[in-house]
Amino acid sequence: MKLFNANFSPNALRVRAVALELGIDLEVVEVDLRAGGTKTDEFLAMNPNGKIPVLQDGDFVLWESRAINSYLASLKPETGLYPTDAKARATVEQWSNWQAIHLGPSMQKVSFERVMKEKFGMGTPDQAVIDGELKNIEQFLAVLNTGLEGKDWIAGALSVADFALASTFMYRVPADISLDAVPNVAAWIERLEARKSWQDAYAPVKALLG
Ligand SMILES: N[C@@H](CCC(=O)N[C@@H](CS)C(=O)NCC(=O)O)C(=O)O
Repeated sequence: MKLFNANFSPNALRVRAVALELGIDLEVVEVDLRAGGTKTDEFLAMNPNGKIPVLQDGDFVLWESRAINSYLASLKPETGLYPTDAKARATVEQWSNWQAIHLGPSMQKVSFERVMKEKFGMGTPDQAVIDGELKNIEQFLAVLNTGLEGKDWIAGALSVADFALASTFMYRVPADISLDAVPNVAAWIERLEARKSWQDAYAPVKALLG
């Protein structure tokens, strides 16, 4: 299986980490986004959105990182990363969707303003955007902190939802997003980041951040 990837992307990070957690060997194809690598006819034929990550499994092509992770984990049901029980699976979907729609975009906007703009020479940070999104993040983190009360993992057992959520935190240190007020979140992210799968998936990001 091939994964079309970019190392700075949280969406790609969650797929690399889940594949490693599952013991699925992916051939990682690095796509140069800044050179238009996602806008070629060949790439757009795979993903008309012109975005990574994309998974290619023979003739089967899949985009959207959380769908890719559900597919990969479904190939290894014995791991329980994408549970088959209806309620457990719905809880995993609940947190994965919440990450995609609520927490993720706010964290990404602050990371873009505070980290990516400087890294890639894309102008000065917009303080109004940062201030607005930090308010949203404060509310979202409180929700996640409550969700993690008394639990090691967000859906009870380790699942693709933990990886969906965790990738959102990949720039929290350079983006100066504090977890001091949300101890359950701080302990959970440390737990996840201690996993070998995460450390291996994160290694290219570390190299990028210097
Ligand atoms: N919802 C998508 C988002 C994918 C996405 O936004 N990918 C970004 C990198 S983080 C991208 O490829 N951007 C290239 C572009 O927009 O030209 C997913 O989860 O896979």
